[in-house]
Amino acid sequence: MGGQGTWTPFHEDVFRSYSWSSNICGQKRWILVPPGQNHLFTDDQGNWVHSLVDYDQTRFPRLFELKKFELMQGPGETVFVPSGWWHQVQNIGDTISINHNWTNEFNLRRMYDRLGHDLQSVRYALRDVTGMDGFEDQVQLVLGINSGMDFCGFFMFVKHMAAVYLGHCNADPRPLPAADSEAKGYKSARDCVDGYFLSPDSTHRALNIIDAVVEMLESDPTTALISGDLKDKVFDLRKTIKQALHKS
Ligand SMILES: O=C(O)CCC(=O)C(=O)O
Ligand SMILES: [Fe+2]
Repeated sequence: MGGQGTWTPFHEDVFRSYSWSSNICGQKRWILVPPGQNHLFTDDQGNWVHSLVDYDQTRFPRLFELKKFELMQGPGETVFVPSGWWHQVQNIGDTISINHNWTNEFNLRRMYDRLGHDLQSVRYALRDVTGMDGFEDQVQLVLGINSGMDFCGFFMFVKHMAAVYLGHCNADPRPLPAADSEAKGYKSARDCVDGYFLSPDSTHRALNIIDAVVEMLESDPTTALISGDLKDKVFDLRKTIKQALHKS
């Protein structure tokens, strides 16, 4: 809910998730910026611009080069925000909207890159105490607080995502009631497990994508530096995914 004139500053959604936003009443003016242009809206201290319509040109001298889209969203209209697209939103009139964020295998790599970027910022901020005992664990602690997720949290997230697809690999396809499956347009019960449209091919593809990200986590030097058994857990997950891929 937002009153006339209120606005949401320029940002990228949490964990580089996707979002949709449906307007119940009022209008919203959206400015959407495709990825790959961070250098244009980041100042020399690493801070990004707060507003694209009112900013200090000396801090952001190249902001005018930004490629962006502007649109008006009316009542009953839904806007989809792709992963990694920065945006700023202004309410025109009193506004009520409902939105939802989500991730899947297709933006997992983006999410991991974002975590890596945040990690570097935390390391930089704590650079004066780099040599202290337990430095890497402190970095993880601050990362978790700042970004809402540390490396162990990211691993748990990936493991959960993998478990969904591993479950689909192992599931016996249960037939839906005929009328229901016809209405939903599924070709066969094998295509539909727990209501998701998932062919064996798409499960396979998802697990391959997830495995590629888990491989990055495995070879990331940070994974070995953190205390605890993250490295072993990552190794075990890769083994499980590989076994499932070979079987299916
Ligand atoms: O409606 C707003 O003010 C912000 C919406 C937004 O940022 C989003 O849906 O990702
Ligand atoms: Fe957003």
